[in-house]
Amino acid sequence: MTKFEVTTLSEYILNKQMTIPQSRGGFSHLLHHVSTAARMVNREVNKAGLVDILGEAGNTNVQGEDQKKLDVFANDHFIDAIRGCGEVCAIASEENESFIFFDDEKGRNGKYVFLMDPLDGSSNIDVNVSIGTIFSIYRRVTPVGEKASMEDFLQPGTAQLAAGYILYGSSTMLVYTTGNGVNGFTLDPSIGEFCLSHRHIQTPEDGRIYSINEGNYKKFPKGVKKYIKYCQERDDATQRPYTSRYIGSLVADFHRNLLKGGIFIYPETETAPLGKLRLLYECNPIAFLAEQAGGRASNGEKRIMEIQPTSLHQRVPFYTGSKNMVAMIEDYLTDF
Ligand code: AHM
Ligand code: MG
Repeated sequence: MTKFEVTTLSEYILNKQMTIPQSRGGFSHLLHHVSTAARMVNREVNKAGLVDILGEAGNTNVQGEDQKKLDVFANDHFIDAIRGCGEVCAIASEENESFIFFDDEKGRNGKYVFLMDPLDGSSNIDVNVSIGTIFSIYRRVTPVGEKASMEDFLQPGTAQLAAGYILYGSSTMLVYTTGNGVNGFTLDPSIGEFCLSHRHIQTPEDGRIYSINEGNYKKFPKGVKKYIKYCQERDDATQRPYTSRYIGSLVADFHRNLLKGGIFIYPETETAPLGKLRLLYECNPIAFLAEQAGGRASNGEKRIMEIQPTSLHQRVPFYTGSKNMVAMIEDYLTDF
């Protein structure tokens, strides 16, 4: 490749598709639509401070939290883009109580279901701090041509065909996996294209960053408290104390740790016995990426992706990142 050659996401998707004999291109088509929606949301995120799009939209989502205007925008745009591509029979979003079935001929014939957290880290919108979109794609289990049903969504994470996130940060990135490693694409705003910038991302097996909301310390399980103490102790051999970094946007916290090595923790607490994060919209897609990059993701006891979901908005304790760090905290948790 010469110095000026770039691989755009579109080209990358097309090249991958051409390696699959008999491919009709439906899946590639869907990924193109994800990228289009991402660019539209990115445009709004970038100008959020200039127009009246910050702040509450006046609705509350199914978790009882205030929805921001940008949440609504991102949700609507992703739903429209995914509906428009005609490859998906139904979509489930963190912002909607039930899944949305695309009840037309195209929708009924769609082979895939799409799950998303359209704008994660929403408490950071107002303050110009990184936020993200998280998505996950499964093959439907109900017959093509019929109405989608809940069982299409309640599949374990191991059944994911693809997962990824868009990070609206100091630059905008789309990072995704289809089960053959993880690749990252950075948006070049001057040409409006995501360009391959992080090929085959591998996360370090050990890291020096721990990311957790320590404000909740008193409510953490004993094993988590002990692990935090371990991170803070001085030990030259293991380069401790580790660094504490917490943005409060899962995508941004995970992305940093993915590249640098580290652990992200959102544990169960006394008042939230299942933690905060959602299995289907947040943890499964991030777990798929973590594992594909050589990392690990667990609920403290078992692999996140092997959990059988029982409801759309199910929450789960979440421990993810460098595999040796996650393995260590799992040991600490079982000690108590
Ligand atoms: P959201 O989907 O309502 O934005 O909530 C999810 C976010 C994650 O991005 C982040 O890791 C976590 O909530 C932060 O929660 P807390 O403020 O409790 O630390
Ligand atoms: Mg979220």
